[in-house]
Amino acid sequence: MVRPITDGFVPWSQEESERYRRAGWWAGRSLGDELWDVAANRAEHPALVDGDIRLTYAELAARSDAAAGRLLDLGLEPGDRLLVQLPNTWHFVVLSLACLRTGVVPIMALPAHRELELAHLAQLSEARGIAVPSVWRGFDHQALAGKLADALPDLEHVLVAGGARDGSIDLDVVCAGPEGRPPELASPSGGDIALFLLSGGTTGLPKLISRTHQDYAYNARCSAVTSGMSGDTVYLAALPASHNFALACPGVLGTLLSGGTVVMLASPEPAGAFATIAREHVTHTAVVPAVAQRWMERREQGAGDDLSSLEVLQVGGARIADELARRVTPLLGCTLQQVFGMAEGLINMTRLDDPPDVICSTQGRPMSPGDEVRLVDIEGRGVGPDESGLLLTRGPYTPRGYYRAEEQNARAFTPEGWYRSGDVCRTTPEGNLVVEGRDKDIINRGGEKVSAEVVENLAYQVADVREAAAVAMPDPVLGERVCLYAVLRPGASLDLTSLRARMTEAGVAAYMLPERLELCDEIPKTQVGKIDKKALRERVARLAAAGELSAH
Ligand code: OOB
Repeated sequence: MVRPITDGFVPWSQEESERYRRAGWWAGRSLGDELWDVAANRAEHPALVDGDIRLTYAELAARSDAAAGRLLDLGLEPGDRLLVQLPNTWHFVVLSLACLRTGVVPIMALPAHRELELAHLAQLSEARGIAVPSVWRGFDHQALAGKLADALPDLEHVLVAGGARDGSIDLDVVCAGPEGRPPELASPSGGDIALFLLSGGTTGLPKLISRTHQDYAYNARCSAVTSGMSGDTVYLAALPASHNFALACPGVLGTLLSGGTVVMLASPEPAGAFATIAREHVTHTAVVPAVAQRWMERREQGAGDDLSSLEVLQVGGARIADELARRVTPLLGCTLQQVFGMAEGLINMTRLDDPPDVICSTQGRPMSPGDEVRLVDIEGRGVGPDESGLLLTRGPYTPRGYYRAEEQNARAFTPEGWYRSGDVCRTTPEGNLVVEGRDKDIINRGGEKVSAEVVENLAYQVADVREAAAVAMPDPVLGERVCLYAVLRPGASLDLTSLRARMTEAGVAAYMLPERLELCDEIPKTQVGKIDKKALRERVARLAAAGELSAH
C-alpha cells in the first residue's frame, strides 16, 4: 500500500484537476510507471552514462527496481521521506528512480547545503533517512549526516555513496545490480507526492515544494517537447541534477521520458564539460549564465574540442545579458534556449525556431497552454501592455502552496491560487516575457538563490552586529553577489574573513556567505522606518561602477 502524504499538501481545486486531466496534461500515472514503459521499449538503448559506467534502459530499470526493494527491506515505506544530497553521479539517478518507483519521497537537497539547511529540511519533512556522498570536494558529508542522525530521532538511516564508513548503509550496494527475483512494488498514483523540490529562498530557509507524479511528469514531458528532445537526445547534466532545471526542465527526467541518454558530470567546468560533450556526442545541456560565459571564453581562447554534436544550450536560473546571449551560436555552434523557470512550477522558454532577436533578448513564454500568467501592480491590478508588473502564475504544474507552510502560503499565494513569483517582468508585443527585476528579498548569485533574511539573521547570531542588511552587488560574472551592510555594537570589530569563518561554523552553505562587508554608522531607512534596501543596492552599485569593488 502506498501511504499518500496529505498533511500540509495544498491540492489543486476539483475543477482544475478535472480540466488538467481532460486536456491530457495529467496522465494520472506515476513517474515510475511512465519511465518503466519507456524502458521496456528502449531496453538496449543507453540510458545513463557516468564516466566508465554505462547502463542501458533495461539495466537502469533493473538496478532501480533492486534499489527500491532494498529501500523497503531497510524498513522505509512508501510515503516516507528521504533527504537526498548527492552530486551528479549515477547513484543519484538510480536512487531517485527507486524512490519514484516505490513512493519513497526524495527531498532534493543541493550538494552545497550544510547543517543549517539540512537540519531544517529533515525536521520539516520528518525525513527517515539521508543519502550523501562519503566525502565530496573536501567536505565530510557522512560525518555531518551522522551528526544529524544522532540529533534527530526520525532520521534513522544514513546511506553513503562512494566509500561508506562505520555502520552507515553503503549506497553502492543498495544501487548495485539486481540479485534474485525483482521485488514486488506497488505503484504510487498520479496525484501522490513524487518528490520535494526546494524553494530558491525568499524569506528564510528553503521551503519544501511538493510535486505530484502527474504534475512533474507533465513538467518533464512538456519541456522535453519544447526543447526538441527525442530518442536520439544525449543530455549532459552538468548543473546539480537535484535542481529543477537539470532534473526536469527537461533535464534528466525529460531525457529519460524521451528515450534518450543522460550523461552525469560532477562539474560544469569547461575543460571537462567540453571533453564530455565531444566523447558522448552530447546534443542538449543546461547551464547558468556564468557557466555559459566561461564556456564561451574557452572557445575564444581557441579550445579545439569538437562540439559539433551540440544542438541546444539552455541557459537559465538568472538573466543572461543580451550581448552574451548573441555570442552563444557563433561561438558554440548551437541554438540558445533561454529558460526562465522556478521550482514552484512555471517554466518559460524561448522556442528553438524563434527569431534570433527573441532568443537573445527575451526569456521566452510559458511552455504549456495550461499556464496562466498575469502581470500586476502592487495593488494586484493588471498592468498595461507595455508596462512591467509582478508576475503571478498558476497552472497544471504549479502547485497551490508550499508544504507545511500556512503562514508563508498566505503571502506567497493569492486567495485565487496564483503564485506570486516576486519577479518583475514585461511582455513584448509578440508575447514573450522579459525579466526586468524582482520584488523579493533574495540575491541571485549566478542562479544560486540567497535569502537576505538568512544572511542577516546569521550575522546577528555570530557577530557583534547591531543592524545588518544583505543586498545584491553587481558582478560581471555572476550577475550578483552578496554584500552585507552592518552597524557594529560600540567597541566591536569585524572583518569579512572572520564573518565568513563564523558563518561557516554556524553551518550555512558557502554560496550564502557575504563577499563584501560594508561597515557603516547608520543604515538608511525608508519613511516608514524600514531598511532602505534600494538605497543600499544603489550605493554598492555606484561603488561597482566606480571600479571600487575589488577584494574587500
Ligand atoms: C530556477 O529555479 P529557482 O527556483 O532556483 O529560482 C527561480 C527564480 C525565478 O523566480 C527568477 O527570479 C530567477 O530564479 N530566474 C531567472 C531566470 N530563471 C530563473 N531570472 C531571470 N532570467 C532567467 N532566465 O532558477 C529554474 C528552474 C527551472 C528552470 C530554470 C531555472
